[in-house]
Amino acid sequence: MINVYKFGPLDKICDPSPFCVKVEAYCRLVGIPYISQCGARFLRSAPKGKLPYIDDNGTIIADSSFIINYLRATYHDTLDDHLTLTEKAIAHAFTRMIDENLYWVLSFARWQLAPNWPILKNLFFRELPPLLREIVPILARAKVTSALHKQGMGRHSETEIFEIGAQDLTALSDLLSDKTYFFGDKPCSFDAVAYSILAQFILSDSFSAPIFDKAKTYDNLVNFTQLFHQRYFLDPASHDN
Ligand SMILES: N[C@@H](CCC(=O)N[C@@H](CS)C(=O)NCC(=O)O)C(=O)O
Repeated sequence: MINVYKFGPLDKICDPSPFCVKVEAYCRLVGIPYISQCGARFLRSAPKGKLPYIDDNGTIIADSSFIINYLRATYHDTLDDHLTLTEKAIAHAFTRMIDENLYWVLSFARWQLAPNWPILKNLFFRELPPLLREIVPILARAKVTSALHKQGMGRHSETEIFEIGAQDLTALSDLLSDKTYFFGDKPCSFDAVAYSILAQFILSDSFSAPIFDKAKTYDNLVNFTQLFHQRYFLDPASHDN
């Protein structure tokens, strides 16, 4: 059985990390059984110091993209067989946009906006013992601030960051258009990637930011996210692949 090491649920979603959600959403799409192992403590055993990672009967793989490549090679799924080479290239480029750009907009909104800070502190760190509960969040926030600065997103103003986020959301909305899934009426692995980030913007109610309000104005993205959530997380019996 595959163990997926992740943080744990947030609101309606299975994890606050889109990378962890991506792996679970992929497993659910393909029908690969797994066990969730939840806790930030698993960062200490994570091969790359980040979550998710998996343990498949002793084979340990870190990083959501490497995990999905490994699962695809090991379990021979046919999920993307209906995609043309051009569609696969588009899915690849959009995955990079989500993982390397839109993710940082999410990170900024949660960790840097003043009203979200006490909420995040309570949600992510409340189970620590009293003294650590004060110190660890401050260190973690400093680490995220530094990462945002080094990546480059953190050098923009709040307005600019949300403009960048809105451009990515518009591109996703245009790609989805009026289809059920991003590449037609059958799901593919990219739908798991899109769900992983859209769920953070659309299904999580704990945090507030203009970019989360904006995400909820794209009717097709909201419908897609709710449909994927319903089919693969709430009602797995209704899988249509
Ligand atoms: N490229 C990695 C990114 C994973 C990642 O950034 N995970 C974050 C949570 S969203 C993490 O574990 N951060 C903890 C840390 O940096 O200490 C993947 O695709 O899995």
